[in-house]
Amino acid sequence: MSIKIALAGNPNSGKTTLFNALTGSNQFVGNWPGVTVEKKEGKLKGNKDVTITDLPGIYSLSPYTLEEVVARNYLISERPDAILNIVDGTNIERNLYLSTQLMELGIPVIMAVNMIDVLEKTGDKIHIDKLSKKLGCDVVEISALKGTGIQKAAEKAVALARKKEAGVPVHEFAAEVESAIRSVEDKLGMEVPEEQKRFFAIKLLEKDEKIQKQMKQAPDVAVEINDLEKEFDDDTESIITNERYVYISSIIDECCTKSRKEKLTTS
Ligand code: BGO
Repeated sequence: MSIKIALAGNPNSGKTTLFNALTGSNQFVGNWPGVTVEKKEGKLKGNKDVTITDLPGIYSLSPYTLEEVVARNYLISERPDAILNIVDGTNIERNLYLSTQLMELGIPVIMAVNMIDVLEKTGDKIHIDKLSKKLGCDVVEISALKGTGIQKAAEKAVALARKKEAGVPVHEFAAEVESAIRSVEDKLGMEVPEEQKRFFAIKLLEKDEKIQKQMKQAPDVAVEINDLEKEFDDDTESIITNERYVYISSIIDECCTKSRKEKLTTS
């Protein structure tokens, strides 16, 4: 059975290094349909039936850059069997912003925390087991540059893809936001598969026009938007961004420790 794995991550997270290490010379380069954004695909070394698609480097699944739109359209419409989310371990706070969104797509996600060789030098620690629990997905430490852990990451991604079981996001936003999401989810018809409902509901609450246009029958969610904006005295896009950062801060607090050396020099 052939398997599709999407490689997703921020620019400079080491995505190209990992893609090259996983696929070797087994690559095809083209453009994403209709745009001049480079599309790279390759076969996983030693696994002809596993195709890895290198998504453009992005910070978010918002509709503001061509790269973000290309990446999310691929994820929504092509539905890869798994997402291998590479994050730069030296910059984890910023990188997790995308990760929290990838987890909402209803596609199985495995996270590879990269640059572990750098972390070993600085003494900063990421507690992988805690991170895995907080995120509700498997996490593997890698150094794409040195090749450490990449085989394990690939094997886990393939196993996850074969299982076809997406994790359910374990985190909940503030109660009012969750209640608005549930209300919008209930308005989404058969057009949106169950596992994608959370992603679509959040995008509609964020007033994402591209998603509205892509839907055959986008529900009217003005009531949910108005209620939230009144409650939080802010626009819904900022409300949801804030909620993500609250979640990310709690992850950093629980899962990351800075080296003593650094603490002393920065205080
Ligand atoms: C340069 N460890 C270390 N130490 N570095 C890594 C690792 C790792 O595990 N993985 C990647 N890098 P990309 P995107 C560079 O190019 O794969 C490095 O954007 C340099 N170049 O080597 O390109 C990688 O595809 C000059 O670094 O990322 C690259 O996601 C001086 O991270 C950079 C120093 O990796 C980005 C680094 C001329």
